[in-house]
Amino acid sequence: MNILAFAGGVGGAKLALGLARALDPNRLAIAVNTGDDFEHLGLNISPDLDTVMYTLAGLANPETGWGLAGETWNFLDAASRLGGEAWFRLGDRDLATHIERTRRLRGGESLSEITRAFCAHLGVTAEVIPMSDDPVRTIICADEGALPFQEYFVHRKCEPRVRDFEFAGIALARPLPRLLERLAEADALIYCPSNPYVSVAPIVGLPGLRLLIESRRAAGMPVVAVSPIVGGAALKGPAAKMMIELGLDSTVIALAKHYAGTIDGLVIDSVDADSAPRIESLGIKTMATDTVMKTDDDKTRLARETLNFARSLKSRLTE
Ligand code: FO1
Repeated sequence: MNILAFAGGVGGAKLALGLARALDPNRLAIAVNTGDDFEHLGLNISPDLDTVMYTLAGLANPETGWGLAGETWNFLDAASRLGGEAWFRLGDRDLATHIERTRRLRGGESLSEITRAFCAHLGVTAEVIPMSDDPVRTIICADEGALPFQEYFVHRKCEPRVRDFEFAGIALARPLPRLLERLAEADALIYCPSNPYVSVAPIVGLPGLRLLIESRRAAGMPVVAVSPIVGGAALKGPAAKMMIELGLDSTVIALAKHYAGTIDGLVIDSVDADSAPRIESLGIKTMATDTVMKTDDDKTRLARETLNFARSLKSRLTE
């Protein structure tokens, strides 16, 4: 099967690794959210792209899921001694990625060309695609006002109360042409267990993309989401907190309502299996399994089960 996956940060990267282990590398493309990107200390930082790239390269920090394994923090310590900003933790090794990305961007290379080159150097064989080469910046509309994503997420530790989201620049952002090519070839589209509001939504919200996905669905390509919500809590990050602040329940049923009409299948955790009938009444098929990915084998098993589920939906859609 040719698979296109949409991914945000740590949770998305875990399933992406499982998919990379389960599939022939040229059959897998991962389109990554760039709404979390920002400019910091004069550098272009693409956190989700780096998380996916480091994870697929086997280089990710196992404790945080972001950044590099075996990291040291001399730069950050020295910067804070000088009164510099240290809230966004840039490790010494990770810094090389941001400096080299920034240098290449200033030299005229696109984010997608740079990502392709970095992945080749790091031995990543699946295709990692930034969702767009045009800048999109996620803004959290909080009770206290608008906050750039990393200001909300890292600096303010997701404490401000969320009301809404904006994706600055999205109206002018073109989906990456390779993303469209991979979508045209895909046998299934998989939404990784990433935050539906700030990881999947900016990708799907790129101009024209929703319509293209719908036309592929009409031609029999299933869209399968893997739930980041397990037993009423988010596996990582603020998804559950956001749902509550938006006046929703932090449940897989609320997640299914969010995706209703746009997905064909939802992979839910076994602890949520009793929600399956209500999700199916929304026209979404379900598969319940253990979705908590602790080991690499968990990631591969979940990826295989998700692929089998997608395959069963594809044959149903094309019957
Ligand atoms: N996340 C944090 O919670 N704290 C950090 O200091 C932090 C630094 C960081 C540096 C490089 C990088 O690629 C990612 C980093 N992240 C950090 C993760 C990142 O901000 C989030 O995981 C994503 O933007 C959300 O998907």
